[in-house]
Amino acid sequence: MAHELENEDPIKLAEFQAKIDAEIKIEPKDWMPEKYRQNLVRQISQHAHSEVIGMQPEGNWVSRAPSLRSKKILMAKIQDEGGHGLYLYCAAETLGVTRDQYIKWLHEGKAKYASVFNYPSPTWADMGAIGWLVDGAAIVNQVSLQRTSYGPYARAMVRICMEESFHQRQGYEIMDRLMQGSEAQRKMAQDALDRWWWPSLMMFGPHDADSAHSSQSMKWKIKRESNDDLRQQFIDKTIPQAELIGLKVPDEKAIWNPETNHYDFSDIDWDEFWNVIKGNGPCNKQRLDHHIKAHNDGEWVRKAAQAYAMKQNNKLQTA
Ligand code: BYC
Repeated sequence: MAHELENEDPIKLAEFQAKIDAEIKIEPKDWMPEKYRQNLVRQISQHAHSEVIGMQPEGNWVSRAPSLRSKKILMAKIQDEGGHGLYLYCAAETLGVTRDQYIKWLHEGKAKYASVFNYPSPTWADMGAIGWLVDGAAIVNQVSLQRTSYGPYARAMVRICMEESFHQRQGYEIMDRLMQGSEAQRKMAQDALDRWWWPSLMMFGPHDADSAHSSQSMKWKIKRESNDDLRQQFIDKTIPQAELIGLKVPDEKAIWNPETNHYDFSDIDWDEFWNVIKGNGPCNKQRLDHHIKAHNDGEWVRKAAQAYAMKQNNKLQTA
């Protein structure tokens, strides 16, 4: 990375770093190193795509929710996730790349989205586990990103975090209800926790030592806390929540360690993580195919909206 910065003006680079160190936000029209811009293009678009692709495992249950109340709540939650994607695409567009280009990169397999969304959601308890664990992990990461150095990204995070907190409670409530139900319902909740626990821990990315972008991203305060630190925060918060309602995380080593003041945990299966990222998870193909189809089916809506906007614009100009 140091080598890639050699093309930048050293004085501008030093001024830029001084701004970052003084906690002054970088705004779209400010000077920024090309590598800073590219890193944000990558991370914010990955984040936006995650929000939108993340609607799919839950969309699976809208027509089968067990009550009108749970259906309304689930629909509101999924709609929020779509909204998060839109704020994030807007933030990403301020970096000089169009939304069409971001979507093209996603469809060509050049842009990533969170690996956790490549797992199936076969039972209603999965709606609980996704809200509680996946949104729960996202909050830990996003609270930290509220202080990211790029202004539009930081501001998008504020509202997103408030909504994610509702999502986390929605998921936990489903798990709690199931745990107060029949033996079969308790088993269903435990099974969902067993399947979503490890993919949720993987959301924080590889270990710090294997994280390609962390060191420069931390220096530029794009990331404020490391992958491993955030993962540990999530584990420390979530295990007591599981125990409170009678669930057990699927890890024999997950025991409180009074010496470190943290829970211990077993090694993550990194082969599985990289394999899913490479496109070989149980639902990668299904998720991308669905997105491409929905995008193509929606073309007439985009065209109609553009035509309407042009018409309104012409009216304003001739008035
Ligand atoms: N999945 O150097 P590293 C939600 C990639 S949605 C896939 O540590 P970085 C919700 C990484 O991109 C919100 N790929 O990267 C929605 C990089 O590859 P590239 C989800 C991953 O960026 C609906 C390589 O591995 N949250 O809440 O410094 C329903 C090396 O990693 C993953 C976000 O999207 C992964 N888990 O740090 C319910 C968070 N991890 O790009 C809920 C936004 C790593 O060089 N993103 N990779 O090809 C981030 O905060 C950071 O990008 C990460 C990774 C912490 C994930």
